Amino acid sequence: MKTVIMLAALTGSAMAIPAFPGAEGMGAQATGGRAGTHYLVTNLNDSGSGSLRDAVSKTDRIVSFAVGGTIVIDSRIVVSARVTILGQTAPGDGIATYGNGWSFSNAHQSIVRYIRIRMGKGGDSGKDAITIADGDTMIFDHVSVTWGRDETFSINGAANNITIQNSIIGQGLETHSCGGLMQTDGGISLFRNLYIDNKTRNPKVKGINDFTNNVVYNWGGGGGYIAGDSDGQSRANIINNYFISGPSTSVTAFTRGNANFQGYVKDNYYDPNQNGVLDGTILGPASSNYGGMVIVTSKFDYPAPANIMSAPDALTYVLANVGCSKVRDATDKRLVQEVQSWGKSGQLISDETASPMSYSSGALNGGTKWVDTDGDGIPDAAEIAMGTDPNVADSMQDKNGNGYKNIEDWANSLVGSTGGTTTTTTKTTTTTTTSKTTTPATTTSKTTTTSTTTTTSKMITTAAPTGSLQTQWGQCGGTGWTGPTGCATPATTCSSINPYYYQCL
Ligand SMILES: *[C@@H]1O[C@H](CO)[C@@H](O)[C@H](O)[C@H]1NC(C)=O
Ligand SMILES: *[C@@H]1O[C@H](CO)[C@@H](O)[C@H](O)[C@H]1NC(C)=O
Ligand SMILES: CC(=O)N[C@H]1CO[C@H](CO)[C@@H](O)[C@@H]1O
Repeated sequence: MKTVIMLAALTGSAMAIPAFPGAEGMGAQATGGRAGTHYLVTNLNDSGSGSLRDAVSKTDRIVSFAVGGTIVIDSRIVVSARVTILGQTAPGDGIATYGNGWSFSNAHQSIVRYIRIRMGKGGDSGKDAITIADGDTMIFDHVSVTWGRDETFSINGAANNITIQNSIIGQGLETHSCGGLMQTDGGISLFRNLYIDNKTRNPKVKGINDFTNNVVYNWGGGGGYIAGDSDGQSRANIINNYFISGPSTSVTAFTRGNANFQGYVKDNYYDPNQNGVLDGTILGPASSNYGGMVIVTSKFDYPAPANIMSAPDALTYVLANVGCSKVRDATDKRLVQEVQSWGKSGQLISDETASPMSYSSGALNGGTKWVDTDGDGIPDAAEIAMGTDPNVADSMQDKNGNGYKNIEDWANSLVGSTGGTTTTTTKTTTTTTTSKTTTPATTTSKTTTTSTTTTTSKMITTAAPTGSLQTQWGQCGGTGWTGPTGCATPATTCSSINPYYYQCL
């Protein structure tokens, strides 16, 4: 009897690990395909063996990539339940899909990281770039989603416990031009995202919502944060977000609140003057500043980010880290530059291939395929660094016993733990380190770290995270350390962030 109880407790704690280090909010506990099999995407074909579409068509899979580039999709991709998509494993510039949208309806427990979902004018009319109608516990992290023909990222219906964090939701195509609905009583966390260049619904919220540390730029006449408009009851935390008007903006940041919408609001910044200077100020907590919603004084008890930044800090963080940022493509770079015009640049688009976006699906660099003797998706050099066997397909084993499969440990190591964990550390660092985090990603990404040989067991064999945090990361005490000068001897001051990377404090 006693043994049975202990086993149950152990199982419970094993399941309690977050989807990945840095997973936060209502969808943080998504388990993905951890109980299933590993599927390695080996080509950029729209369908068939080795394709992404085939990979996500069955339940219980962890999907990683041996190829990088753009997958041109004809019909919509439909994701099954309990699928993990580890886009950061792709070589080169990583992965995009282009030509149509995706459905995650009923894709319970999904984990989706570092992928670009670019729908475009050729996609199905009246459809979203990402749709979720029904489904429990999902997390989207560092996803760039643009050019929905209906909504861009939309959640509706019986959907529960979903997180979208560190992502870009942008440029809903004309004529609908929508960021998306976030309408469900089951709860959605939106942390550190960029909503940009959508006429309306940036987002439109109804139900349970935690909107913290987001940046909303250049919403159109339809509205920025739309506080529902129906008879249902809504309860939202709206904390430390930054709203910046752009050339298309003609209405205030918050609209359409009514007596059914209760908002706990705190220190949101608003820069309405389109003057090319970042000079927003705190939006006072009057109901009229929030579109007429009912302002409540107690924060709703939703799972919050580990560290909540001020709105100005969140803006810096978002611009440096948001989207599919391991390598930023031209689209995301341009969107970030628009924000940095502080109100001057940004536009209506109805055709992503026309100027100024001039999108080309051939623009992503596919990179070089690595040596992977056992074909389990983890490069030999990384396997040696992790202590796994490069001659045995062991990607679904858990060598270090931390609850993540080996393929997940490797994938997690490629990007570090962005978001709450990192930010907590940042807050406690010296002024010097803090200033490093404000460097734009475009600058630091030039200092890409590189893989090396397999001779030293402590060497990092995979690229360090890109973006502004890159200079702070390395392997503690290892010869692969590439930290900032102030951290030349990190061995005594390292904090373990995940199994393979350490951040210099
Ligand atoms: C991928 O598509 C190419 C071109 O159509 C085809 O030659 C190849 O056989 C496909 N690969 C697989 C694994 O189906
Ligand atoms: C969301 O997750 C929480 C915590 O695991 C759980 O208590 C709650 O029932 C979930 N909500 C729904 C609607 O499933
Ligand atoms: C930012 C943006 O693209 N806004 C446009 C959205 O669409 C309307 C027309 O439907 C334009 O007026 C906005 O400028």
